[in-house]
Amino acid sequence: MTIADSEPTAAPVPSQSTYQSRVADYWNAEENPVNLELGKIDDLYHHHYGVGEVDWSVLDPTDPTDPTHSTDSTDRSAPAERQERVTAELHRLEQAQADLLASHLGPLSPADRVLDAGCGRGGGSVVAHLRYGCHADGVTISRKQADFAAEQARKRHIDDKVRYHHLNMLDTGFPAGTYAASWNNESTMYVELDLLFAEHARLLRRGGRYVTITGCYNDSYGRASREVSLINAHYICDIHPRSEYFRAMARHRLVPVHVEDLTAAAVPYWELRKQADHLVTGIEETFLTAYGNGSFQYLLIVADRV
Ligand code: SAH
Ligand code: GPP
Ligand code: MG
Repeated sequence: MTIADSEPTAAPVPSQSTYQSRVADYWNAEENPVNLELGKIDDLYHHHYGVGEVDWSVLDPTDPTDPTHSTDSTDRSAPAERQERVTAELHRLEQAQADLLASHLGPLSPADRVLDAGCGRGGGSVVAHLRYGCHADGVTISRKQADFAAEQARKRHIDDKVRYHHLNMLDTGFPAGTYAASWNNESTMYVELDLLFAEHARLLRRGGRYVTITGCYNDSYGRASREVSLINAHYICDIHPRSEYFRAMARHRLVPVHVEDLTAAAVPYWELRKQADHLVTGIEETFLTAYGNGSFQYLLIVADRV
């Protein structure tokens, strides 16, 4: 039985659509080693991709210029050690992505409150809290993820400031104007942008900061490519065109202050992940083709709530 076919495993959020129930089923059942093995390293669990250059020596650390290593080119370290190095390197790149997003939320003080919309297993909220000392609320449509993330916060003894909620990010019920910053890290493709940005605009205080890192399809290419459609089917999502982000933000008092195309920075992660036989999920080539043919982009948008 595949994840997509499985029965619902938890009570739904009130007034959740059938689509949102299926999305919740996916995340309630999700246990990919590429997410759990990376998270175990330092208990920061991410459900996003990595950015930055790969240290390719993780595949073969036998450096002929290093006198401590054998000069025999057939010398390879044990497969298990190689796997561990690759896992750690992928985690380093995912952590770099989380740090990049968090760096755009500030400045923030420990009294400030931030919202992690579509928080997964909670790593992003922890990263923001550790960086700024701020309060964080993570919301996810998956009961299992919310429980997992809350347990992680308890173990770290930060559960007084970092909280997780089983909620629909389109309709959190949190009080208006409470948040100094809010973000979506790879979670905008599950919702209608007008509904999403209306809720962020409501929750953010005037002058508050909104950040998203997301995959979008490229208007210059035309419509959604075959690869974009395959990614949609794989994750049960609906990737938006780039243009729609700016239109919808403009309609909801979110004014971009910084936009960065992270596509080139995202490719090395996928090149390494493709070679990680112990972690691959089968979607790796599709991402590389989508980035390569120009139909898909990895984008950072930073906006002010005016
Ligand atoms: N931002 C996290 C997780 C990204 S995965 C990270 O960077 O690690 C996408 C997340 O969006 C999942 O946790 C999923 O449960 C959440 N999600 C999807 N639709 C949602 C909705 N309507 N309300 C709340 N969360 C949602
Ligand atoms: C990352 O989650 C993927 C998504 C949130 C959905 C699609 C994202 C786009 C940018 C299109 P993950 O870490 O659970 O995925 P994987 O199991 O493949 O690592
Ligand atoms: Mg992942």
